[in-house]
Amino acid sequence: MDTGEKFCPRQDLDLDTTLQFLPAPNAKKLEKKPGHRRLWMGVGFVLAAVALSLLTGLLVWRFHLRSDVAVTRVYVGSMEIVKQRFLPAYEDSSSIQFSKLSSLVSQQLQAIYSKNAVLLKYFTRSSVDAFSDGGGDSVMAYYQSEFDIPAPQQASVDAAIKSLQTPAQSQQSRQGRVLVKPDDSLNINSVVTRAIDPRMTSSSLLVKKSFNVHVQEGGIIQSPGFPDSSYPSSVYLQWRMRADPAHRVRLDFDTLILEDNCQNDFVKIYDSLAPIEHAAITEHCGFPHHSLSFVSSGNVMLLTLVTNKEKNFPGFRANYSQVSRGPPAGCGGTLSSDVGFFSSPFFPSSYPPRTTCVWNIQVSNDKLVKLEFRKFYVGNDSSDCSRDYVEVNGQRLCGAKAGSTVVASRSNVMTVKFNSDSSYVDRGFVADFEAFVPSDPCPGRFRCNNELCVDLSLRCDGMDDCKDASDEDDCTCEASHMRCENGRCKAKFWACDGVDDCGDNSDESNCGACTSSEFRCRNGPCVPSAMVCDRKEDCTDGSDESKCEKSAAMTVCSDLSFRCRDGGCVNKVNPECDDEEDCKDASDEESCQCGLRPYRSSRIVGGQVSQEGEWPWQVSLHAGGKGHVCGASLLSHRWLLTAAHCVQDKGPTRYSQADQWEAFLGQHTQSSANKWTVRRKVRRIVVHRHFDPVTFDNDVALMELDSDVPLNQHIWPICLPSPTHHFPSGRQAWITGWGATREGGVAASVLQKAEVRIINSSVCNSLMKNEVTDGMLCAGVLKGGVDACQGDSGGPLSVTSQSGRVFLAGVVSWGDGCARRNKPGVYTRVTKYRNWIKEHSGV
Ligand code: 4AZ
Repeated sequence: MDTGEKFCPRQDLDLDTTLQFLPAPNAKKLEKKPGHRRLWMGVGFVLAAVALSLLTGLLVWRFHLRSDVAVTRVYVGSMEIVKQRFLPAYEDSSSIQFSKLSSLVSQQLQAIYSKNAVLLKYFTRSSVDAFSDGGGDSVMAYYQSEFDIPAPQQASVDAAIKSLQTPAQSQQSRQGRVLVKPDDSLNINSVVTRAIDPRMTSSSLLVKKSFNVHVQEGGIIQSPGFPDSSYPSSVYLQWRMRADPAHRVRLDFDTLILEDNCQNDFVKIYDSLAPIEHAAITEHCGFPHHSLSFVSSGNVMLLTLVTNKEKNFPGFRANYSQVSRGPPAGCGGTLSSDVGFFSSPFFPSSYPPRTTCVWNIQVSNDKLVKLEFRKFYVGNDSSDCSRDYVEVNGQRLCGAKAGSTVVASRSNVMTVKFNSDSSYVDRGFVADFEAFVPSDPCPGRFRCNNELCVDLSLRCDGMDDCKDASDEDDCTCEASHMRCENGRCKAKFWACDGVDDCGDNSDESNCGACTSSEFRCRNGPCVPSAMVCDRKEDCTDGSDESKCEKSAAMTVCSDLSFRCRDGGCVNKVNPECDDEEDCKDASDEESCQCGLRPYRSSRIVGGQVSQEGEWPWQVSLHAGGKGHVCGASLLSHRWLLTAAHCVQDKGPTRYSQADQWEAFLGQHTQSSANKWTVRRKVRRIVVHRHFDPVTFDNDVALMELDSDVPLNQHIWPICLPSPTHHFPSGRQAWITGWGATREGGVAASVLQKAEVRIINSSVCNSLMKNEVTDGMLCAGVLKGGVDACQGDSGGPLSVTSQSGRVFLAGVVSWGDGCARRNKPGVYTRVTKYRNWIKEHSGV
């Protein structure tokens, strides 16, 4: 196990003192005599053998058996030097001023360590890495100290280091008392030292580099090579960010894609210029799906990137800026209305460390206060919430809470305190408060068990509106509803749609009239469960054998079979591009340069912001000088797929003409130029001959670009499904686009994404007045709130297959408004047009 300690045997080891020298024999007896030459040679040989085995034994004992072999342990820390003005030259480690002050700091540290017998014994050296302006007349120094410690003594050195700054001392130091002052040269107000993260001292790190960044003007930090190539191996990089005094550093990531294992590659951010563990505010690896934005408590922040030898990924890009210090806007205060809301400082950015805010809510005299946390991500969940917490009327809350959490007061006042400690920040919270009359807490509304109030019309409607499902308890199911085994009522058309709507899966059992001991074939009939995976096709479509470890039968061809180029059939579900050759001619694995985010092995209403490079097949179509009009999907170097209704003439705008269009690939933000965006003119548009502008049947069109686009991390085609590709109801899918973020709203600037589910076609038809044709596919979230909307049309409905590839299941086409309850989005069913696409584009 790599403990992060560098192996470094000392020259003056204790071991030497345990060696004993034997008294020398009479020297004269050792003189060589000619007659005894052979004898002496023999004696010499024996002596040499003895010496060699002694040496070997000594080495084995020295390296393997003795536990007091010294290893170098690195501690990092910060020191506040008072009555010392900060000079710009202190940022330049080659300046004389830097050298002078750092040697004083080193002396000071030596003096501090020499006051402790344990530290004095093992201390070897200190070096200063950086200085920053501590504000007023003070300078912060950031340093490393090395100790060569025999293994059994490591714990006592750790303890001695920790005791250098006890809480009592820090109290004194805050009152201005000087801690240690050996020679009057430096006035020290506080010293904090801790063991460094062992991953940062690994002997496999080949390159260690630091960069100084002044955040005043704002700018960008990115990992080396980003976005054109992946980050380098085996590096430890530091970006030291300094804001002006009385300011904070703010860092917003727009991309972060690293290896999934944080033991190998990670970024770690500190509320300090030294990587001191107790000032670590966050650590990330992999591909976080929520936005990453951080604010420091003081005027410095350190960003570190550590990578190992294997698996390099694209890396990160982040914008830095400074914000003025002082209490963050909205951090505490008196709130004296009967309804309102407040949030943690800097929300939706993570809250800064070392922050306390207190809100005093006061409502009308005869009422009580109800507080509802809409979002709540406040540190780790622990029983005492001793680190980051929200305290409501003396009760502490911490951790991440799904759904809403409601707290009520017993009087017309409520005190809410937020506190963050020095390390590991989180996304924070948003809270709504309202006054209520105790005898009638939910006037005219339903009172949930968790004290939320919801509209009376939402009671027994099959949806969990309370978030604890209490609005769905004790219901009498109306005619259009079925009764689940757990007593809940759900709309009948939700049965057998592949989604567990009841919560006990009872709406998904006994589907298609098959009994529990039967298997339902994909084409309808039931067969006994024992016939599944028995290497014999009992369903006429072979679906009883199609999901088995290895598909035995490949002979029977049905309408649902995958057709190989040589005419053979594969009855396995979705065999194309699944990295297994199923066709004898391997044609199922041809043309598979698609659907994988090149480096990852891993508006939209109600959506969230995408990561850059997350949807490399998403295209923005601009027309007639009007900017973004529709979305499209990249199919190859040359071809896009979009909706036919996007390319219909409207008034004076001739959307049907190729020269009116420009395609933007690799685009992330509409308003600002993106470095890796590629623009292409459109050479030709092929609209489906049978597109019906009234019913939107056959809503599909191809666009040929005027020249090939280069494929890279930001521009990559999506896979086209074969005509028999199966997208089951309930399957997770993603919609992406720059469309309106609510019905009738304005377009999004940053590419949005939202998770939806494929919806059974007959369910969809009953919801959409029978307007869904065979060429359409429905997807959405039936309880509402998530959907594609105006401006998303033409864009992709992406589904990730079992093998991790993303397939184009649909093209955003139409809907009844946006994100309405029981009104799913309707998409062009791409499988239906697979052959048409091949015929017209060759893809
Ligand atoms: C549109 O106007 C549009 N809710 C696209 C999708 C949906 C509605 C409208 C689906 O482009």
